[in-house]
Amino acid sequence: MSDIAGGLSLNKKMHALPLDERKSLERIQDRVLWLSTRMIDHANRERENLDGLKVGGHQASSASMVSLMTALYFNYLDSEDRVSVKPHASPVFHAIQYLLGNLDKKYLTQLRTAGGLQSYPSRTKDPDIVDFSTGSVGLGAVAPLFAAATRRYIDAHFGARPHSRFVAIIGDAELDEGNIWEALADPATDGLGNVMWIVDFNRQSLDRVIPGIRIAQWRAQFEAAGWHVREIKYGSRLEEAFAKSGSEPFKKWFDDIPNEQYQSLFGLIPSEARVRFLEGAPVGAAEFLANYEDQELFEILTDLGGHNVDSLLEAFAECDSVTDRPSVVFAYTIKGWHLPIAGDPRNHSAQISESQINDLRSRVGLTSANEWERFEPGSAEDALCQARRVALARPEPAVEEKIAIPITTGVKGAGKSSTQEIFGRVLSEISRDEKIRPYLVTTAPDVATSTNLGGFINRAGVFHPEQRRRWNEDPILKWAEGPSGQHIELGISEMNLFSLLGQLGISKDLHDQSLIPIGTVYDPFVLRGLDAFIYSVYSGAKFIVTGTPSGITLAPEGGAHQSTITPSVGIELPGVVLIEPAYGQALDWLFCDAVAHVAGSKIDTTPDLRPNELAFYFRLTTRSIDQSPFANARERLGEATLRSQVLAGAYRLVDGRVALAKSEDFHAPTVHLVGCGAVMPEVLEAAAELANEGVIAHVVDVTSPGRLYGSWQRTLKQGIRTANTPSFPGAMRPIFTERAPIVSIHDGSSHALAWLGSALGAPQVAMGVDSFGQSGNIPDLYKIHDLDSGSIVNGALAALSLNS
Ligand SMILES: Cc1ncc(C[n+]2csc(CCOP(=O)(O)OP(=O)(O)O)c2C)c(N)n1
Ligand SMILES: [Mg+2]
Repeated sequence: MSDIAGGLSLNKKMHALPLDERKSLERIQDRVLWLSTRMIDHANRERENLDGLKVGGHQASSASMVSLMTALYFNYLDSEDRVSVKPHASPVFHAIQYLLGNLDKKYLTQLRTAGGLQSYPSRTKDPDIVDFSTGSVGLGAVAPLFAAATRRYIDAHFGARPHSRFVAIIGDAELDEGNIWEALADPATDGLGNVMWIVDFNRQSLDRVIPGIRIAQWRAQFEAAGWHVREIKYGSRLEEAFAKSGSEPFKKWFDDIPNEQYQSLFGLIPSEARVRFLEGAPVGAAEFLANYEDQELFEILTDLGGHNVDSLLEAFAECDSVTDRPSVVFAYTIKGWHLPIAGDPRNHSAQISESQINDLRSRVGLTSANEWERFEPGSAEDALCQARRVALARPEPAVEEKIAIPITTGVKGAGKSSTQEIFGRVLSEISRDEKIRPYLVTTAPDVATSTNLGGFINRAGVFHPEQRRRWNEDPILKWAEGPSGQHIELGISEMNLFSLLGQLGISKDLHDQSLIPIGTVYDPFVLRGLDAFIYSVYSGAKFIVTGTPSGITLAPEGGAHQSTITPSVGIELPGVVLIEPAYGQALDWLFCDAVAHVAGSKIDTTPDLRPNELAFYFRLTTRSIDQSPFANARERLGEATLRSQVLAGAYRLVDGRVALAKSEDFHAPTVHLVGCGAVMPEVLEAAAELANEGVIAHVVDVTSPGRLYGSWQRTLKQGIRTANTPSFPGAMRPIFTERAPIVSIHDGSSHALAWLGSALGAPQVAMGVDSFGQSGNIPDLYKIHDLDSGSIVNGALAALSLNS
C-alpha cells in the first residue's frame, strides 16, 4: 500500500476509551453498518418497484465511513458542531440519526422515495437536520470551510457565538476536484483552527483503485496551504505486529506495497492473500509473517486505522489542540468494510445478496423480527444513544427583529448613467442606514473595484481577522483591513465566490445570525462558478449576486469576456431571479426589494408574485444610457403603478399609440418591441422609426426576465393542475394589452426571451447574441449581431409579416 508513507508513530499515546464504552461504540458501529446496508438492500430488493429502475445506494462507500461517523457522532461532536457528510454515505448519516432518536423509523424503508430520505444528504429535503447538502463531489467538502469563514466574520461583527467545530467527512477521490484546492488556497480561509476535514482514505473511487502515491502529494499540498495533516494508518492489530521484534521488513513492505496489489488482497482467500502480499517483499518479511496463521495474518493485513475508534478519537483530539490552522485527517479505511464486497475494485455500486444480508443480520445479533429496532431500552448502547441525543440537541434559534428596508434609496440616475454605476451608488446609499449596514457583507473574486463596490468598501472597510496596517494611502479607494470590515475579498476563484455566498446565505441556520450577502463577479464568469452557484441555491442560501459588466455591450473587452448564455442560466435556475434593468430608478427599486427579501423583511407593497425566490442575480452593464425615457414612463403611469410593474418584471416604456397620435391612425399595424437591459436605446430608436412608418410600436422594458417567466410558468402549471384553460399571467396583462406580434431584443442569447410569443399567443422574432463576440465599439458590435435599430426595425417588419 504505497499510499502509506508516514502514519501514526508506534509510541504515540493512544486515546484509550474505557473498555465498556469502546464495546458499546463497537456495537453501535455494527448497528450503523447493519442499518445503512439494510436500508439500501430493502430499497432495491424488497420495496415495490414501479418503473423497473435500479434504486441504487452505495453499500461499500457507506461501510467505509461507518467507523468514522460512529466515533464522531457517538463520542466526539457536540450540539454546536456542524458536519458535512460525503454524499454516498447518506444512509450512514440517517442510520445514526435514527439511533439517536432524531428520525422516525418509517424513513428507514423510504430511502430514495419521494418525500423520503434523499439519496444524498439534503438540507432542504431530508426529514432530519442536515447541516450541509452534498452530492456534487468537492462542493459539500469545502462548505464547512466557508461556513467557518462565515462564523469568523460573524463572531467579529456580532460577538462570539458558542464555539463550533466545522467538520467535513469526504471521499478521497473528492480531492481530485479543483474547487477543493481553490478553497484551501484562498487567504479568506487561512487560519481556521475550528475546521477538520476527515478524508475517508479507502484508495478507491468509482471506477478504480486510485493509482500512484497520492498521500505524499496531498500531504504536501495541504501543508503548503498551511494545514495541519494527520494520518491514521494502522489499526491496533497492525500496531501490535509492528511492535514485535523482527517486524521491520514487514512494516517496510506494508508501507511500500503498491496500492493496486494491496487492494487485490481483499478478493482472495487468506492463504492466497499471504502469497500475493509477499510478492516483491524484502527479505525477512516472509519469515516474520510465518509466525501468523493465514486467517490471523489476513485480519492483520486488513486492519486499517480508519476503523479503529480509539485511533480516530485520538487524532480528532490532536486536531482540536491545533487551533491556529485547519486540520485534515487521512483515515485509512476499507471501502465495503466488514461486507463481502470489501476492497473489491468494482464495489462502488455493488450490493450484497439476500443470503449475505441474512448472514450480516445474524452476525450483528438481529433477527427479521427486530432488524429495524433501536437498541434495547436499558442497554448500555441505548443509554449512550440517549445521552448523545441530548448532547447533540440544537438550541432554539434566537428570534431576530426584522430589519426595515426602504423601498427606494432615492438614487435615480440623471442624464446618462449605467446600471453598474447605479448599483454602486444604491449599495452605498443603503449602507448609510445604520439599521441595515451591520448586516451587509460584500464579497468579490478580485473584481470589487471594477464592479463598483469601491463606495461601499470605502465606507465599510475590508474584513480581516486582525487589524492590518495600510501601506497605501490611495485617496479614491481606502482599502482598510480589519475585523470590522464588511467586504470579504477573495482571490480569482468564482467557485469560491459562490461557495462563500452559499454559506453567508444560510448564516441564520448555521450560526443563528442573519446577513445580507452581496457578491459581484464579471458576468461571463458566473459560469465559472456555476456548480457552486447551483449548489448554494439548492442548499437554500439567500443572497444577491451582481454579474457585471455583461454581454457584447462590454464591447472592447472582446469575445472572451462577453457573456451570452448567462440570462438563460439565470432564468432557468430554480430559486434564482434574473434581474436585468435598463434604468437607474428601476434598479434601485429592484435592489431594495431584493435586499428586503434576503433580509427576510417583506415590503408591504411588494406584489406577492415570488414564491421560492432565494438568490437575486442582477445582470448589469457599464453602458451609460439616457434616463429620460424612464422619467417619461413614470409620468405616464404614475410612480406606484410603474414600481409594481418593474418589480413584477416588465412595464411599457413607450405607448406606441401616443407616439403615433398625430396621424390618429388607430388601425395601424401594431408590434411589441420587448427589450431588456443595455439595448434599450436601440429599441427606442427602432420604435421611433417604426412610428414614422405608421406602425404602432409599443416598447416594453423587461426588468426581470426571471420573474416574468416564473409568473408565466406558475400560471400555466395552475391551469394544467386544475385542468382549466391557463389564464394570461397577471404580470403581463396590463402591459401587453393588444395581441400583436413581438420582437424581443436582448444582449444575450436570443433564446432567453424566445418564450414570450408562446406566453402571449403571438408570433415572435427573437433577436439576441447567438455567436461569440469580438472586440469593437458598441455600434459596430450591435451591427454585427443585428442589435442596431435598423435590424430591430427589420425584425419588427418580419414579425408583422408572420402575423398576416
Ligand atoms: C462532481 C461529481 N462528479 C462525479 C460524481 C459521481 N461520483 C459519485 S461518487 C464518485 C466516486 C467518489 O469516490 P470517493 O470520493 O473516493 O468515495 P468512495 O466511493 O470511495 O467512498 C463519483 C465519481 C459526483 N457525484 N459528483
Ligand atoms: Mg474513495
